[in-house]
Amino acid sequence: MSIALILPGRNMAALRAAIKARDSAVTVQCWPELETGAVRLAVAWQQPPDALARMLRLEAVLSFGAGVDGLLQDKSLPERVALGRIVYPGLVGQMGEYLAAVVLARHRRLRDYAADQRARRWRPRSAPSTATVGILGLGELGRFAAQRFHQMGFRVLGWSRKPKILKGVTSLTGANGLQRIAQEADFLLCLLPLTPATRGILNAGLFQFCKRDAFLVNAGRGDHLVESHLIQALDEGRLSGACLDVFQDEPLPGDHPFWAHPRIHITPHVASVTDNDAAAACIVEDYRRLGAGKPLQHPVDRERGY
Ligand code: NDP
Ligand code: OXD
Repeated sequence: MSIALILPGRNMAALRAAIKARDSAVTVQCWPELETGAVRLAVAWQQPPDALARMLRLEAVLSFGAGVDGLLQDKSLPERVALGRIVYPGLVGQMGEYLAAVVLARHRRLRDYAADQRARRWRPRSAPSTATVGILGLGELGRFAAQRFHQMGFRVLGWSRKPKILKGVTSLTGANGLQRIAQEADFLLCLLPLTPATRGILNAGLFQFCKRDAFLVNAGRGDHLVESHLIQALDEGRLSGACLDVFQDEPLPGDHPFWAHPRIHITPHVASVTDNDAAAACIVEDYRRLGAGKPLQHPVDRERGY
């Protein structure tokens, strides 16, 4: 029995080496050279259509990352196959760092001071006032980020399907909770999974409730955002700016209006990047669990969509 890596465009040899360094007895195959009948566990990211369909002894598939929308869209995946994802403290910490960097840079007006420096202009601005961070999604990533912002002295609101008890975080749910978070947040951060219920959630209907100087950060998925609504909201002064790490089309096409928009900051889907060594530890542990008949460490609920 073996593990198959189906990660087109990624360094599968390096991941295979990291897995073998943890367990030299395990057989690891890399797409496209697969002996499909021997695969018990597959690790996939942007897998080609049908790559997972022919594996008759496949027991589980892990997403090579925290998001599982790419796996769930794969209609060739048999129902009997368990789905899991790769999440570990380093991935969660990186996201917390990214969000803190974006929010603090904005809160402390570092871009304005950089522009002042270019113009040789000495222009102190007033002391930053208390700000509210609103986080859509209080899962592995959102919970950690929420607590970090609380520790930094921000007022924090979080939105999830089920209510949460988190120190220093006001937990909100449902349509009213979403409206309230939009109304109160100075920084609105999206860390939701992409599901039918969350697709397009960052839209004009939500932006109409936002404060006029609110700043949006989307680190969930590109399809959470209705792109034309963001541009309109920024151009009409409904939002003050946005930092986007994820996009409907990645890489972002060269002629996309986001590139040149003065109020949009872009990062190329790097908020939190899966690391081979840490992923290898998760993969080996889940492979052992399958062998022992135990559940995966981070199982995905197909019905819920995350
Ligand atoms: P989790 O599955 O751990 O958490 C998801 C959260 O979203 C939960 O709090 C859940 O609520 C909430 N949620 C889901 N659907 C709804 C809904 N309809 N209404 C309200 N709340 C909802 O996910 P993670 O925190 O691990 O990751 C979140 C996403 O971040 C990933 O799916 C991925 O898309 C993105 N990501 C982006 C990366 C990047 O580099 N840009 C890196 C890694 C991930 P409840 O707790 O009640 O179930
Ligand atoms: C992930 C991602 O889901 O990198 O892990 O987007």
